[in-house]
Amino acid sequence: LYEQEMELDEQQEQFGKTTMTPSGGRLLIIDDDEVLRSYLVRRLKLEGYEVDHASDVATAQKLLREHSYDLITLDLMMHPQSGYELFEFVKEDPTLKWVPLVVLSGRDDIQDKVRCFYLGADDFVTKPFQYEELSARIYSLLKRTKSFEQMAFRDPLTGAYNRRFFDHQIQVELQRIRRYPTPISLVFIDIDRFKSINDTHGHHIGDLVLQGLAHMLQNHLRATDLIARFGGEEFVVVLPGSTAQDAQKSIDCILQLTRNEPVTQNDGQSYYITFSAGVAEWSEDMTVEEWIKRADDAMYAAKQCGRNKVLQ
Ligand code: GH3
Ligand code: MG
Ligand code: MG
Ligand code: MG
Repeated sequence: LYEQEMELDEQQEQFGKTTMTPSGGRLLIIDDDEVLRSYLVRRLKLEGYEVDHASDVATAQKLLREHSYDLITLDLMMHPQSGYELFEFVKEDPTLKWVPLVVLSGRDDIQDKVRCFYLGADDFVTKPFQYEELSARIYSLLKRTKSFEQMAFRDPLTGAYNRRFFDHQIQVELQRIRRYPTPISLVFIDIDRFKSINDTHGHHIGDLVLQGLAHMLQNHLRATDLIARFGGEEFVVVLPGSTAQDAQKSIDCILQLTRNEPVTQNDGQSYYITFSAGVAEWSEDMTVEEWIKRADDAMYAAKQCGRNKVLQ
């Protein structure tokens, strides 16, 4: 298998792989065969994936706790624990159970295959395998997962995450915080006098304004910040690594921007908005509901004292 690399490189051109590669993703390769592992890591990296690897179940568990992955490949025959022991770990964790899992195993008897699928595997590739086939299967799974996530977890109007994703992801963030304590803050954002935008300019312009604010948030916050549309003209932003002061500063910068930059333009007309926001930093004793309520209360206080403000 490994000696066929040159030949496979030629095949790669033949298959036109570069035009098929999705926009990347982070993969975890779990296999005790070091040669195979480094071969896969190298090939997959060449395709633009970020790739981590583990040689045993314990190392894999550690990596899965520390990072988030878009897909896992799992060997079955490993020591001291077999790949089967990772299934339980992954499938019982609400934050991991939807990560696509490809079993990559030398065991090709029907019992193993059937057992893996019932345990929650998404695919089963038997060793020795053709790299091209594994790569295409990974591509297909990632693509399907991506469009599933788009439909299930995004708000179609603004492209921001929806409430369902927020509820899921907030648990992921909090699990991480409990293991590696760092500050994390939540901001509740509500557009000021949005109803009058709809009433004055029509619902269509209202929609463009919502899209414009979502883009503004997306463009000026960090990639690790979570932006979700909560209700009609309400957004919630979660900023991992930010204290309440940090978060207030970031959101205040965006509010300053809205004074100079139209949130959207249409037919040569520019539309400006302001918003009111409330910030709350997470503390150990809070439930998620209490955390959101604190930010919502602070937002409400901002509305009460004149709007166009970010308060803690
Ligand atoms: P305040 O400053 O107190 O927040 O005033 P407001 O007018 O923003 O608040 P209110 O909650 O009274 O109005 C929110 C409006 O948002 C009412 C609703 O018609 C509108 N809305 C909700 N969802 C959408 C949407 O998807 N598109 C558009 N265009 N309007 C929406
Ligand atoms: Mg093995
Ligand atoms: Mg509102
Ligand atoms: Mg409003």
